[in-house]
Amino acid sequence: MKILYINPARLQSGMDAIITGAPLSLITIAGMVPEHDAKLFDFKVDKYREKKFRSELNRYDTVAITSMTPQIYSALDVAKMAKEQGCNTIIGGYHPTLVPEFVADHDYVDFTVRGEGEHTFKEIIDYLDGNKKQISLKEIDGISYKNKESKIIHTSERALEPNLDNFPMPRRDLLKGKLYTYLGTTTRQVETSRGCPHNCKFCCIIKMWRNSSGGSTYRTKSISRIMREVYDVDWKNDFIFFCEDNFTINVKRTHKILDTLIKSGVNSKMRFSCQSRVDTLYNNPELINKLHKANFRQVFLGIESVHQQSLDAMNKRNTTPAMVKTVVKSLRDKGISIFGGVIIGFPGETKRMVRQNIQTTIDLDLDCVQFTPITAFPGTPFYDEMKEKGMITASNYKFYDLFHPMMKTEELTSKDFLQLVAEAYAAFYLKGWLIRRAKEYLNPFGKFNWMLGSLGRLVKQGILGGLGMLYSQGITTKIISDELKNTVELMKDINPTIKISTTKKIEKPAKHDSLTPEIVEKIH
Ligand code: B12
Ligand code: SF4
Repeated sequence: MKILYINPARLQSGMDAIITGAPLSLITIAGMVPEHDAKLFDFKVDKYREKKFRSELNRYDTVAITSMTPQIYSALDVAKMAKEQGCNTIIGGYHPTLVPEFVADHDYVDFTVRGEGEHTFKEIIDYLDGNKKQISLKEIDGISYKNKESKIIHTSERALEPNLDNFPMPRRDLLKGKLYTYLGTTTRQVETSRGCPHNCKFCCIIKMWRNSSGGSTYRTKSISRIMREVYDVDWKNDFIFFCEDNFTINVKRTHKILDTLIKSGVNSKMRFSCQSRVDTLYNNPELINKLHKANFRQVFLGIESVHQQSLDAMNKRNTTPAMVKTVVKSLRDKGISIFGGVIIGFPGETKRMVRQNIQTTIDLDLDCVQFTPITAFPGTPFYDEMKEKGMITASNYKFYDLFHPMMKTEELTSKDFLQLVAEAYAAFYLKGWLIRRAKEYLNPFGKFNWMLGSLGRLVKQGILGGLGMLYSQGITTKIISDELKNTVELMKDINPTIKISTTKKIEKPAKHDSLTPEIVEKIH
């Protein structure tokens, strides 16, 4: 059988406009059916021309599409096209897992896959490829489909594979020739664990990797399996990104992985990046030293908010803004660049509080920041709660892209969210950020000299991609409010232990433009 694996369209807004990541989901499920012909088409990096794409579809029996929530319409468009060309269509990933009815309701989607994909995908392909085991669709766990009477059938939940080492290696050959970049550097992903032992109410990870009673799970790969995957990556790339949400959940295990990377000498040939948590790094400062020794040079941190009330409500009680400041300094002192995630407008935050959050982030001088309007993904208890309170404002999933607002709060309207996110990006990126970064990265004797080789791409992506995206969304320094410009007044009631700069001169309040009506219209 010929299978075409498809990663649907990229988003043109927010950080996704400048960061591309390989679809590990697709190459992972492809590993389960190596006997079938396979090709990967990634809308993020491959050139798309509808006519050519349609004729390409003609050559395949089956298409396997992955989809996060904001990509779902593009995923459905692709499925429709594929069905018109006579292919079987399978869609899996986050959105199909969170809202299977929505996806399965489309006649051109043959199989909607919920949860862990490997075993389910193999069973579907075996079924389509002659069904030698003579099973009925109802016997394939983890799928939703329409029966002959057009009724949506959800089969039983798919049990999670207890040992992740049992899965075959991802089909990295399918990525050959594709360029994926992260802040100017080229990257490949390696997954070392699945799930998370915590249970934050707004998180959709739990629903993806839940156990049979619906609870959260955390499974890890063995060190030898992780090393096999590290050696399997194309080392022409600058970085290996350990892509799970929190690489450092289990500190002892993290030390073991780092020790192995150091002992094997891999760290002298390859750089690494991961996502971690402020509290873990604060409580385990030796981990920062070892990350540095193992050649980790990029870390993603959820900074979220400078307001303790928000951190507490987010279930980040163990993190304080003072810890954030310490950890950011420790990492940057070692030449480890930080990509921070900041949430705009967590329920309870007023406009002033959001602007204090933006100003604190600017003062932290992180390498890169994603400002995310608080987002409730369907299928999470947070979404249900916000829906019940009448806070969900956008039913169109394309706005669930962590850039546009999809909800309001008691304190902020959707329009406020738009304005605040735009202000955040303008104030962070358009007021000297590029020059500061260039100075740091261009210094051949500085701690960030490892960026020198990637500078061309960073500038191209930063200027053409990132700044171009901001300007195309109407984001210029003109939209920065007087309140955010007047930093001394803004920051006067912020805890002094976390305050970084209060000495900036007060800029004369200027008349500022607000967001263009076209942008506001785009949302609702
Ligand atoms: C690495 C990562 C990225 C990378 C790479 C993305 C990529 N192309 O894969 C980068 C940084 C680029 C990225 C970007 C974004 N991401 Co992201 N990302 C992740 C992360 C941390 C890991 C994903 C991963 O590779 N997992 C490993 C693979 C093996 O697992 P998997 O993808 O879940 O696939 C399994 C199943 O889902 C299923 N499956 C998946 N697809 C298919 C298809 C078929 C046919 C079948 C049968 C099965 C199947 O089978 C697979 C094997 O079991 C997840 C969080 C997480 N821990 O999962 C967030 C996550 C997926 N991202 C998320 C979001 C929101 C985004 C962005 C929209 C954010 C933004 N605006 O910048 C963008 C959108 C990117 C896009 N494609 O347009 C959300 C998705 C929420 C949702 N409801 O959709 C998550 C869950 C984070 C979170 N906590 O909210 N992301
Ligand atoms: S938000 Fe982070 S810590 Fe909380 S459950 Fe999700 S992955 Fe775990």
